[in-house]
Amino acid sequence: MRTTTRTAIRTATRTPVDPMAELSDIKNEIVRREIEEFVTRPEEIVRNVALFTRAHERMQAIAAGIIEGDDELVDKLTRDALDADHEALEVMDDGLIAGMGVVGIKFRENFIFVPEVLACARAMKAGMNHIEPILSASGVDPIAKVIMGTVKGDLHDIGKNLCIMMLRGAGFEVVDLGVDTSPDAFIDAIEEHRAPIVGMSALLTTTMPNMGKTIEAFVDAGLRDQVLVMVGGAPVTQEFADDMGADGYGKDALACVALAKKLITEKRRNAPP
Ligand code: B12
Repeated sequence: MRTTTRTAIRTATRTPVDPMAELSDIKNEIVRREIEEFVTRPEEIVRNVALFTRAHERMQAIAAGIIEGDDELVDKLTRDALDADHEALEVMDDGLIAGMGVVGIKFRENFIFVPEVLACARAMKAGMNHIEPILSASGVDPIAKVIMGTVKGDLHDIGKNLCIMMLRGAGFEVVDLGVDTSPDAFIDAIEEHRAPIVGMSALLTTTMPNMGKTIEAFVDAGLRDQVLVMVGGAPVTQEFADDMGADGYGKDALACVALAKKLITEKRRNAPP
């Protein structure tokens, strides 16, 4: 049987980053060529070279499949990597997310456009389909319910879905509201499920303010004291989270789980006897 999130986290081993690593040390030709051709900011070159020289060759190949938007290849390579006993977290971080990082840079610099990114997202989902049952398998009584959604106007769901997998794997029961979630939909879900935690995701600077508007809607509905609000997504920062009155910010799926645990522990500790 494959490991659950907890054992995956405990046993995941990482080759230390080599500060002297060079582009030519990246074994996968596609990844090497993509970085050489499309990554131009010095700090991003350093980060990607460090990441991919450390990553196992199988992970580099998965990342290359993501970058090329080849869902069938990513499907196969992810399954093969898990069958070869690579940890789900290693596949997620060093393969899938690492590949999507390069896609993001190419998109930002206008080397590729929405149709290509959609193909990459499809490839990402093909890989996530294999890690989902592993990361989501907790086998313990639910710690608490969490409502998760991408805010109004925003269709990005890859990061939110990774957070959901990890939350489920850590023992949370998650109600997924999907993308483009209106404040009313969040409110209906809070009332229906009586969940103590709500998580919001936003990937666009134009939709980030909708997190604050959703929190205001919770206040207007008299629900703000009943829920703990956590926020995340690439453009979101701790400062932004504080400004809009969220209870916490997490930079990635692991941080999301740690935050949910911290919030629920504090809430239970402070609850009247
Ligand atoms: C894939 C993608 C798409 C796909 C989305 C597919 C899908 N099903 O999600 C498609 C092609 C549909 C798309 C569309 C668009 N996109 Co887009 N997209 C991306 C891309 C390349 C990757 C996003 C991603 O999946 N990253 C990988 C995941 C794993 O990371 P993540 O989402 O950040 O999530 C992690 C953390 O942030 C955190 N997290 C996430 N949510 C939460 C929630 C909580 C509670 C917590 C604690 C943590 C947490 O944990 C996650 C896991 O580690 C980014 C580039 C980038 N650098 O982010 C652009 C990007 C976000 N897109 C961008 C743009 C402009 C668009 C479009 C407007 C393009 C257009 N002209 O139509 C549209 C908008 C559509 C809409 N209304 O939403 C811009 C946004 C710029 C900005 N400043 O706002 C970006 C940054 C690209 C760029 N130009 O640099 N996009």
